[in-house]
Amino acid sequence: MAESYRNIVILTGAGISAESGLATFRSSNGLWNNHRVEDVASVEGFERNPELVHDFYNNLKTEIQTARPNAAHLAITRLQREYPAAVSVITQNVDTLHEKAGSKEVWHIHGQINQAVCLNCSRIMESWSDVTTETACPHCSVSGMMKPNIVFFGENLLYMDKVDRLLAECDLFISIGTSGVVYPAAAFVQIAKAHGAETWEFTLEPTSNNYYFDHHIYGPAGKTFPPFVDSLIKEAETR
Ligand code: BV8
Repeated sequence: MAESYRNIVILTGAGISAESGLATFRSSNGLWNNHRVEDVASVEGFERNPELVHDFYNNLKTEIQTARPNAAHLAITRLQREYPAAVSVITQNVDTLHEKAGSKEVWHIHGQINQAVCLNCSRIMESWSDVTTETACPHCSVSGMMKPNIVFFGENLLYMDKVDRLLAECDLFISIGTSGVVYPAAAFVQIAKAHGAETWEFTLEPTSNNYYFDHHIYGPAGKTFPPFVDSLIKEAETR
C-alpha cells in the first residue's frame, strides 16, 4: 500500500450487493433471477418480448427498493468523506445502494433500475413505478416507446468518456464483487494498471481477470472492505 493516493477508482459489481440480499449474475448457473440473461438483458430479447423484459425489471425494482446498503457500501462512503483524495465509484450495478449509502460520484455504466429511456426522444424518465409497453414519455408524450435505462448485452456502456478519464488518472484501482466476465468493464483494471495504478480485488474467489490485480482479498466484502478502508484512513492520518 503506497503512502498516499490522489485519485481512487472503485469498480463494483453484483457481489457488493449480495450481502444486501440481491442476487448476483453468475452464481445462479447463468440464470438471472430465474430468467435466461439473453431473454431479459439483451437487445434481441427486448425486441422479441418487451412485455417480459418490462415485467422482469418492474419486479426487480420492487426487490431493489426494499434492499438496504451493507457495510461495504457504507465503507465506500466513509472513504469518500474521510480520505484526502478523489474517490469515484464506477458501478456495473443497476441498483441504487451506493446512493442509499450516501456515496457521491457514482457512475452507473450499465444503467439504473429507476430510470427508463424514451426510444423516440432519447430523454430519461426517473421512476420507481412500473414501466410498460403503454407508458407515455413525460417529455415527448409518445406512448409505448419506453425502454428500461439498462445497458443490455450488445449495447454500448454509459459514461465511457468519464470512465476513460478516471482510469487514466487513478493511482489506486479497487474492484469489489465482480467476476471480471463482462466487457468492457472487465478490462478497466488492465487500463488502470497500464496507467500506473495499484490494483486491489475484493471478491469471494479468483476471478477471470485476476492476473491484473496486485492484491486479492477473498471473502464477503461487508467483512473484508471496511478494515481496508480503516487502514487507508489511518495511513493518511499518520502522514
Ligand atoms: C458492449 C444490465 C460494445 C442487465 C449488464 C458478442 C456480441 C456483442 C457483445 C459481446 C459479444 N461477446 C462479448 C461481448 C461483450 C459483452 C460481454 O462482455 N459479454 C460477456 C457475457 C462475454 N458486453 C456487452 O455486450 C457490453 N456492451 O460490449 O458494447 C458492443 C456493442 C455492440 C456489439 C458488440 C459490442 C454490455 C455489457 C452490459 C450488459 N448488462 N447488466 C442487468 O443488470 O439486469 S451486465 C451484468 O453483468 C450486470 O451489470 C453485472 O453487474 C455484470 C457483471 O457481472 P458481475 O457484477 O461481475 O456479477 P457476477 O455474478 O458475474 O459476479 C459476482 C462476483 O461477486 C463474483 O466474483 C463473486 O465471487 C463475487 N461476490 C459474490 N458475493 C460477494 C462477492 N464478492 C464480495 N463479497 C460478497 N459478499
